[in-house]
Parts: sequence; structure tokens; C-alpha cells
Amino acid sequence: MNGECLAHLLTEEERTRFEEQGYLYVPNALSPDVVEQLTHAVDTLHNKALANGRATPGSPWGWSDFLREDDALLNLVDWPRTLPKVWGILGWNIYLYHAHMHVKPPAPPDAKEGEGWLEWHQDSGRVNVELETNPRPRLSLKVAYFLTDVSEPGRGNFYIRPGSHLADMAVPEDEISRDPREQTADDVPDDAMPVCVEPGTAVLFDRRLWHSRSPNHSQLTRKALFYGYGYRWIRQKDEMTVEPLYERCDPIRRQLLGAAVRNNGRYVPSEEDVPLRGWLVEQFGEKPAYAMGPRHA
Ligand SMILES: O=C(O)CCC(=O)C(=O)O
Repeated sequence: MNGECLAHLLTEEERTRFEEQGYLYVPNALSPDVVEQLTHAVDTLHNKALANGRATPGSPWGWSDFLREDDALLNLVDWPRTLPKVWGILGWNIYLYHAHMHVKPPAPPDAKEGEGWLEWHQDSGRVNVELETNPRPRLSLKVAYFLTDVSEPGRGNFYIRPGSHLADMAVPEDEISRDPREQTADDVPDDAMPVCVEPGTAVLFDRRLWHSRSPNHSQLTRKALFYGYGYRWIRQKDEMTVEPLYERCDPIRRQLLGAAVRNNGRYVPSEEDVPLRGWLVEQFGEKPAYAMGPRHA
């Protein structure tokens, strides 16, 4: 575990912002060099997909199961500028349950008005229908890393509705049984806001925050990475071929990749199941919120 983490703990102000607004910006989470390495990794995978027909030139493209492909992508799993924010919000019984990359080229000249929006959604599909509490439970969050300059709207920006994570709006019928897809938006909600950030910025967002992708009317190709962290008792969302990586990862990274000593250890963790907890206890003692998670502050 990189000790640099300790310089980037979640502040109380950030916690309050995240609780109230459902998101948090982390400017300069990635240095320009790292942005370049990650962009190279994304481009390489995109070019492979173009070559084997899994991507179409000029069309949006998304991919998961990429952590083995490049160490720059693997290193984000326990990134020192963002992971402390994640454990500060969710606690230590966590892992990376989902990761995807997304490339959005400029919209074609004949794109229809409004084309290129992703359906407004909360993450995790049927979780939003099958859990009966109100508001719906948080369960997970994503860290979005923007590799392209999206500091202006119209660049295929990520859109959010600040504060909407506590609003249990009805989930569109066509969204509850499948993943959301790009489509044409009839309208954009009044409270929606484009996330306008420089390359290298990370944005943490609560999975319940209503969010969408938007059309790219610029000449830039928007590239972004999304790393989803949730409790260890949540199942992986994608195919994630990560076990071959275990032997060259430290115990905390292995935890974050989903390793468990016993299946029941996902619910009732032993020390070996959750080395992140042990490390936090070493740093902060038994009781602090950072070591024990939000409920134990
Ligand atoms: O690509 C984007 O801007 C949005 C991604 C998204 O909706 C998601 O990760 O659930």
C-alpha cells in the first residue's frame, strides 16, 4: 500500500459534500504523465477492438475486463489520491466490483438532435427495484477518471443531477431489466449539470446519483475510466479476469481485486480477508472512522 494515501484522506468537508450532493471532485488525481499512460492504454485497447470488429470507427465504445492489459490501468485500483476517499465513505470491507472504459468520438455530422445521451440512470439495475428501503441504499460508488479535457460542455460530458441520490424517482420500465444504452434524449432535466473538469480529474459519485452520458459536439474524442467500489458481499458486475494478477499484487490490492480466504469471509471477514482493515488499524488505531467505516465513527 502506497503511504502517499495518508496525505489524501477524506476531509469532513468532502464527506458532507458527498453525503449532501452525491459527488465529489478530486482535481489533479492523475498527473499529466499518468493521463498520458492511461490514454495510451485506452487507445491500444480501442485500436485492437477496431481491428477485430468489436468497435466501429466513429462510434462510442465501452470495454470492461481490462485490468490485466496494462499496469497503468491496474494501478488505479488502489490509487493513493482516490482510494482514501473511497474507504472514508464506504469503510474497509470493499472491493472493485466493476470497471469500464469509455471512448466517445465526435458526433457524426448527420447525428439527430439530442442523439448521444445515455439513459438517465442510477447504477446497479434491479437493485433499484428489488430493495425495499427508502431512500435506496448506497452500497457502492464509482470513481470516474477523465483523460480528455472536458472543462467545457458539449464534449460528451458526464452529466449528473446533484443531490438526486436520495430521491427515489421511478426507474424507467425499459431500464430495469437491462443495462442503459445510448439513445436520443427528449429532454434534459432542469437540475442536470455537465461535469466540466480538466484531464486528470477524478469524480467520485454515489451509485444512486442520477447520471447520464451526453452528446459530443466537439472535435475531441472523450476518454474516461470508471472504477466501481462496493461491499465485498456484492457480486462482480462484469467478467473480471483478475485472479492471474493476484500473485504479483500486495495483500490490499488482492482484497480490492476480490480475493477472499473463504466465501463467508465476504460477510464475516477474518483479518486475512480484509488486510485493508489491518493496515488502517495500524495507521489510525482501532476506533477512528477511517479504520472502521462510516457507521463506526
Ligand atoms: O460515460 C459517462 O459519462 C457515463 C458513465 C455512466 O453512466 C456509468 O458509469 O454508469
